[in-house]
Amino acid sequence: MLFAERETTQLAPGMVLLRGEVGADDEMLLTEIPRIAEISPFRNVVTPSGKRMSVEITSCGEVGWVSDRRGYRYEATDPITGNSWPQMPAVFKEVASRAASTAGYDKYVPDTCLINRYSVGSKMGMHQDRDERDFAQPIVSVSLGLPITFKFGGASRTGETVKVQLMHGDVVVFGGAARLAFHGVGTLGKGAHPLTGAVRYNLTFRAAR
Ligand code: MD6
Ligand code: FE
Repeated sequence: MLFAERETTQLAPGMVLLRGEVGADDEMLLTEIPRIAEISPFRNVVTPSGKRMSVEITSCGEVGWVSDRRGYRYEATDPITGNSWPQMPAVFKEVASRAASTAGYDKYVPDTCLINRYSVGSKMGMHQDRDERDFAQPIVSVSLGLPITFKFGGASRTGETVKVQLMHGDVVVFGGAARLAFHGVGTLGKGAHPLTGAVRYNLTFRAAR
């Protein structure tokens, strides 16, 4: 499997794009996803305003991200199964902490990974990630499979956004001054990736608690 050459780009203060950072760990990461989904299946959730998200999600780790009419939050129990979330695989932790360290954050220990699954037509509107306790901790975001357009702006939802294409194996580390920046992704187009088929996965690691 060929993968992109590694390259580090600062997208904004606190936001670093690590092109090809996943390298040869891509297949190991992808092998873990169905194992996780066997325990805590992918699901469509609704936002507090009652809109159904087009992206399917699941989580692993000590807590998982939950959304329903009551709000967004992290919970130690998967509301679908009534059980704990699946454990975070070692390769997930390794890739996340290696990327964080490359971006200048040493000793990053995520306690949860939210897995987003995009199929054709899925998108994610502009949002902030603000359900975590400590905004000094970055979010590490891994892209696998089909490419998508990532959009990011500043501290307000409106205003100008910068667009960048996220490809298989890319990692974005989101911290510092960018930690509360609005961001989202465009609509996933048709395509076929050799490892994921018609799908894009996004793994976002957080130190939530
Ligand atoms: C995505 N990513 O790439 C959506 N959030 O599919 C995010 O929402 C995100 O990339 C926080 C930090 C980095 C991200
Ligand atoms: Fe986000």
